[in-house]
Amino acid sequence: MVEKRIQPLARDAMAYVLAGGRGSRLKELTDRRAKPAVYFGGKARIIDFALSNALNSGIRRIGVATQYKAHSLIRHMQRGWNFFRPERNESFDILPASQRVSETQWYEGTADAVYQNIDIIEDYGVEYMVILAGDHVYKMDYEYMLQQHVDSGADVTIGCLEVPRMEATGFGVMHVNEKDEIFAFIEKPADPPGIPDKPDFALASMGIYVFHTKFLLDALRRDAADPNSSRDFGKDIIPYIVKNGKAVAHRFAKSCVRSDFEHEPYWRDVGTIDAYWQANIDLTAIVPELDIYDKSWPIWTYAEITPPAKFVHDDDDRRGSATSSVVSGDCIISGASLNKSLLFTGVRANSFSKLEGAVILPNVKIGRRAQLRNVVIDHGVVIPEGLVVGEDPNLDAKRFRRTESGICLITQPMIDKLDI
Ligand code: ADQ
Ligand code: ADP
Repeated sequence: MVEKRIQPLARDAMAYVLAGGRGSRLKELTDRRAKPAVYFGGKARIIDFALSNALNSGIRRIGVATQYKAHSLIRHMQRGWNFFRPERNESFDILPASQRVSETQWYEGTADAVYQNIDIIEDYGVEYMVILAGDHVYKMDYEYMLQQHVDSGADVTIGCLEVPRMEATGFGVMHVNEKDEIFAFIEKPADPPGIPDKPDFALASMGIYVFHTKFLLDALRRDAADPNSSRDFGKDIIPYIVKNGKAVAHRFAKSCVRSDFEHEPYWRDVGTIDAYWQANIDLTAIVPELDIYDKSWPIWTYAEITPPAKFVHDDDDRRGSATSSVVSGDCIISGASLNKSLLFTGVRANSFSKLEGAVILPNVKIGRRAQLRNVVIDHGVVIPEGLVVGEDPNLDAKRFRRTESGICLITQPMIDKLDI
């Protein structure tokens, strides 16, 4: 007789995605949309990675807490993530801050963003809660983390990875014993402690947590009664459990979904303009570290049905061409030349324009003879004819948001202010 297969734990879990933060280091890119709604990789938005990971891991109940400038994010999810069916025990809830529990209009911190929806969570009656951040780019099978959580008998299991010590100031940093039990946790330390046998690295929290639902809800209620709490996982809930309960680290390397090529586990915060530009441009490499073509772990998104990309050349074959570039549907490259660039849907690049290291968000129009090097161009921007970016650092810094490493973010209000 065939032994009955045990149901994956993911089927008894809810993924709760925290997607309310602004991501202020992305500057004008998050002026009008939350960081999870920022476009990534030619077709997707950043939140699609966490949502696809949940779906591909077998999780069929998803809640997304939104807050800051959520319109674009909510519209994206309504269009692209509306295929869940209650009659199959599936659900997809968009949970804007809405005064469900308290009179305060907003979620105070990340823990409050869960606490305020306790009644919804209880209604689903799931055994496990997987708390995720909606603003990271990575591929991970949460089933492994759930299994470790159950096997170790932890109160909370925290996803973690090793980062260079001096980069760990923006993370929760932990110390673990040989069984990966966490005995110290410091949120965003100014001088991060290193890993004992690897002092140049620190063990950083990915901001993703697995709990038994009952334990989590009890912890949230206790925290809500504490007048000194800032209602945050990293600042309040996790340090309390590390001190008073059992917190265990889950190594990302054990559950990351690797591409066919043997790369290091891939995880990016893309929280700065430099990191955002780099991670997008990396996709133009011959063998990118992030495999977005992997059919076994698809990144689901909302995508318009578009006509194919088209390349038109004029009189000489070099123009109307793209090398080492990623070009999405409905792009028309008409007598323009592209190298090491990534174009989202609906971009028009006109004659004699030249793009090098360009990340171009949807529906941008690039005028004739424009030359753009090392840029990120926001949705719908109209680049005037002959604009040159990437040649004169001082001029670029006056006109656009130029980073120290020379990447220029260009938005429409910046273009409107130009006197050319
Ligand atoms: P931070 O990166 O600072 O630290 P935080 O600002 O707490 O993250 O945001 C975490 C997630 O919650 C983000 O996806 C954000 O969009 C969302 N969010 C923030 N405020 C919210 C609110 N009021 N309502 C709803 N959603 C909200 C955390 C941990 C660290 C860990 C890093 C890893 O505290 O310990 O190292 O994540 O990036
Ligand atoms: P997306 O993130 O989908 O590309 P847009 O860039 O078009 O969306 O807009 C981001 C958000 O800003 C959306 O919520 C949109 O409704 C809003 N928005 C767009 N244009 C304006 C404007 N001129 N003034 C104020 N809000 C705007």
